[in-house]
Amino acid sequence: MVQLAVPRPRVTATEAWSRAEFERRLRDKERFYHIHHPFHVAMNSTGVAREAVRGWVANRFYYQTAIPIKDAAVMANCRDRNARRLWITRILDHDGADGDEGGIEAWLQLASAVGLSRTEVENEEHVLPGVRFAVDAYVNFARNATFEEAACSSLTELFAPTIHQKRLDNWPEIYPWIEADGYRYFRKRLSEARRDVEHGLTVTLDHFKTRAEQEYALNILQFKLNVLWTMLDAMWMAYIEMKPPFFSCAKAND
Ligand code: AHQ
Repeated sequence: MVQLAVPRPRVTATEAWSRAEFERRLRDKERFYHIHHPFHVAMNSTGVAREAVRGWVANRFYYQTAIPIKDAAVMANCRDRNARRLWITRILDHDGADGDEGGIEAWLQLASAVGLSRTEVENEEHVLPGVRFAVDAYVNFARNATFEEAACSSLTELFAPTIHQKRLDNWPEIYPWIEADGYRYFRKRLSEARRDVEHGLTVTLDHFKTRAEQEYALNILQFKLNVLWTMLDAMWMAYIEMKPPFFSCAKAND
């Protein structure tokens, strides 16, 4: 299946990078991580309005609920039993398992902590079209990608512990109105993200061997960075510029 979302590299050089150099180039993509998006910069430093925080939580819920669906698609394309035994923990981390309510429930606790009702979050009434398109592009990529390509796309989590820690460090002071039990999700991901990327990085470094394959892997990671960045572009327009979709259009004649 041709992945339109990820351009094939226009490779000139032929010599493959060493494993260490390939990993360095993957990690060098941190420059494009959404921690540097103006929405996150403002959210994690000067602060944004309550409605912007609520909008971010409600829109990110759509991303969170898509992750186990994405990971089930990844597993469906994986023929390696040992790799599936590792990957399945990602689904359980979100959906929950014996004794652990899971990340989606923790995100709903974050929603309650910022003053959103479970109903309005679960019925997706705040989800912006641009967020939905970006998240759906990620899920559809995983459905059509090989297991190794999808594993590579999850490597944005190489950079995730920093952003979770920044929220835990900064938000209680910036947003004293957010109830503390809402932060469980970020704490939970600190260890889960580190464990996940260890496996995802090994799969990626082991699989993409030729220079063309390595360049394609960088394009896959850039596609996922684009997904995360584009979600925040939509939220910036809606909650910072106060220009939600169709804001300039005539109201319906009731
Ligand atoms: O909470 C996040 C999460 O569960 C995942 C799964 C992973 C993937 O499979 O692509 N990526 C991811 C991310 C989560 N949180 C984001 C954030 O900023 O809170 C970061 C995001 C990622 O870096 O891809």
